[in-house]
Amino acid sequence: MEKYGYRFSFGPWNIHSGADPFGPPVRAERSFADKLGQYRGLGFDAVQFHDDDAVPGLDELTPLQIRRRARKVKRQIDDAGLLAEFVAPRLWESPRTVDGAYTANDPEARRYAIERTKRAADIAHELGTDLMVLWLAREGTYMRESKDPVRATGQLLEAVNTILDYAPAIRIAIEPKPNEPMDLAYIPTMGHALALGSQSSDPKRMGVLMESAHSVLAGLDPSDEIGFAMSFGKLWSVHLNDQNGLKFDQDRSFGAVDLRRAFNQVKVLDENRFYDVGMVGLDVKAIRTQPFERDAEHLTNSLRVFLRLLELSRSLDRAAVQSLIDARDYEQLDWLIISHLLGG
Ligand code: GLO
Ligand code: MG
Repeated sequence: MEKYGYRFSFGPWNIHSGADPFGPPVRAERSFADKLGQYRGLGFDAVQFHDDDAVPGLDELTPLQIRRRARKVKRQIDDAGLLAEFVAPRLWESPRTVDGAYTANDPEARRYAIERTKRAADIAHELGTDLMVLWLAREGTYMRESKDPVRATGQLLEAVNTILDYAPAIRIAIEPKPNEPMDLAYIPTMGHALALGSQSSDPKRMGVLMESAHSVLAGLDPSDEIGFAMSFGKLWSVHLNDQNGLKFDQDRSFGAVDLRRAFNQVKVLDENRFYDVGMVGLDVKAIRTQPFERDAEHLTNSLRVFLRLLELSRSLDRAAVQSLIDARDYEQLDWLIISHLLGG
């Protein structure tokens, strides 16, 4: 498969048992080793990790034990011919972080969140990656009056500064999302994430990860969110997927809902040479109806869509586009793009 210099990644959670908030698993859970064995065959190069994807049960382990176990995982990914793209601390599942992690009102919860993030940085180090992703899942409110937004923003800043200080080799990419699980999240968009990074103690090491579904949930266009971050050299990873309007986070296959929107994401990434900067992560989930034996097709489909759209972006008649822009004939430009997407 020609991949044009792009490298592709996904996380172990992207092959999953189909459980949702309204029903239990409908497919057997595959082991980590089983998933790892599938990456190459599916056309992927790298693994995105939660800290506990790499070291399950890390809350019960000492820092030394965590490092040792992470080292074993490094050997597993090496043997599978894979890289680790990033490690993300999973701060939203512990009973301790029900009210937030870095912005929890309980100081004990905040301490736990920081310690856990330090362990995630240790794991990243052992897995050979310098990238940490922060999806700030529960940093926000269910109840408006329960937290102070000024204080919460200060706490987020303090948290990233603590990590930057603890792990001098680590770069942090914030993955903004406007809601779910919270009603209202504190870092809902690219702009918020970049602003926070710019106020940190080491702005050079603060960037972003853009997820298509999250941008759509914020009422924004994913390609503009990509472009905004890329204009500052701050887009370090992506979670491409798709989303049918303003509802629960669907993590549909890339391009499954809106091919033109997907095309524009690929176009802006490629025009700005994203392949030199980062990997293309596909944060997609198989729908609940999918049978166990075919539980990775959403990943192959998403990758194929990316590559097909890449070819379409590169074969777009840019001179024709420019002359329509010059003539301000955007209706004809509309047709040019649509007919190109329809195969000419
Ligand atoms: C959920 C997020 C989630 C993160 C992952 C990495 O909406 O997209 O899947 O990307 O936990 O931090
Ligand atoms: Mg994501």
